[in-house]
Amino acid sequence: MAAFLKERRWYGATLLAAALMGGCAATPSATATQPAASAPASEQAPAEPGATPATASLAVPDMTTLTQTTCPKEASSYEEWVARFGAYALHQGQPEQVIRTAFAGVYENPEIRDRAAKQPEFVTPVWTYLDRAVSAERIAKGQARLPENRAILAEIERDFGTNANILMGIWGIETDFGNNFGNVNVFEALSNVGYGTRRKDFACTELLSALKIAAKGYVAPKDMIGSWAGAMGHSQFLPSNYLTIAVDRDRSGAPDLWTSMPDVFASTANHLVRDGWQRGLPWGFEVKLPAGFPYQNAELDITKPISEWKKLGVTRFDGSPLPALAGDTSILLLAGHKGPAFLTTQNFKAILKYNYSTSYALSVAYLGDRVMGGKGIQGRWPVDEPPLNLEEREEIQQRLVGLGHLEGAVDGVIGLKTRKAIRLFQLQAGLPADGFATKSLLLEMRRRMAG
Ligand SMILES: [Ca+2]
Repeated sequence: MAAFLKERRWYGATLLAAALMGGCAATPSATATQPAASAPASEQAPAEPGATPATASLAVPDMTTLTQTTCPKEASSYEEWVARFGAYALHQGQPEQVIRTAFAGVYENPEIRDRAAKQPEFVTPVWTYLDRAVSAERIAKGQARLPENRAILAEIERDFGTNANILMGIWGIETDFGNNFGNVNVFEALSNVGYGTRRKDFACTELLSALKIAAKGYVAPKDMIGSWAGAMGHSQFLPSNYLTIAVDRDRSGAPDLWTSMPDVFASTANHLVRDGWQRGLPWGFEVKLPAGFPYQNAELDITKPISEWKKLGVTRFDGSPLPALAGDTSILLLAGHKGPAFLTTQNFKAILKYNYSTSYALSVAYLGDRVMGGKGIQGRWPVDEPPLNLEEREEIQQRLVGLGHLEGAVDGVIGLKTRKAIRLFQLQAGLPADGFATKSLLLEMRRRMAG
């Protein structure tokens, strides 16, 4: 978490209160990043004789004067977007007082939208990501938190079927075991996402959910604290998840994702169960693929019964036969055919629903296993493989488009479609079809396409 987020404070009465109430804002809205109320009155310039008083300028509209029946798409300032959202929330039946209270302490935060819009120059290699996510320090932190939580984890395993490994893993990856769940108010986070990014419908949906949480009296708006992206508390639930999935395990009257570990763990468990978590099934484990394995099958959307992988010669990492497991399974490679391979079950997919990133899900799985005394990844990562920069990733995509293997936007994001297109090229070139974008792949494409 960036330092700027750690230094954030909650302001009681700010510019935004003015925005919603039809404006005693003296500061021009576009440049206002500090609450107007914090400026001592003596520092404010006296009004020119005859000039319109700032309070009457209405640079900021009052939400009650606006008609807004859909999520606001256009706004000339952050304050206007918030006022328009307020009008929309009123139209959606949210109580005016709740809206005013919720937005009374928020202000424009360009860093939130910069983070949301960021396209990384280099994508962190999966082995670096895993080293950071599942560090020795973090494993030790998790183990230190285990004794005080053992009883509740056992109860939740009994009632939900989710083991302690996975709940500890999610807790550790999401918030470093509660050491870092963010300190941005959810109304501020999501209103900045709504105003400053393309994710307006997402922001509106989540802001409406946050208002509903406040209107029901579950959590006071000022206590809804989380990440810059609007994910709240130990389990990093979005407001809509809070409303539909969070569990009041300790029967205090409402789910508390900030201070009640029974509520936090039960809510996480409920999230996993809703997304198909099966009691008694592992997330998966590391495997060994035989020479000549058809690597085009190593993708999460290709599922087979475990017996089919057995026939193809897949074994456990130590060479022993695969166990019998119910349901469909997939082979996962995160760094191509030279890196470790994993067999995953539908429980791995339930982790992915929490956050759709295979590196994330693998980190959760391994952190949980390590905290509970299990082994780390045994296979070697191709750590000498240089990372591709944005331009190189885009060049690979452009070349795939040129070959007719890929359609759509060239954006430098190597997702499922791009991996499938890379595989087509690899199969034609007689290379292992692992779909992994590397420098040597790019060089091979240049060589073949030059002639
Ligand atoms: Ca509770």
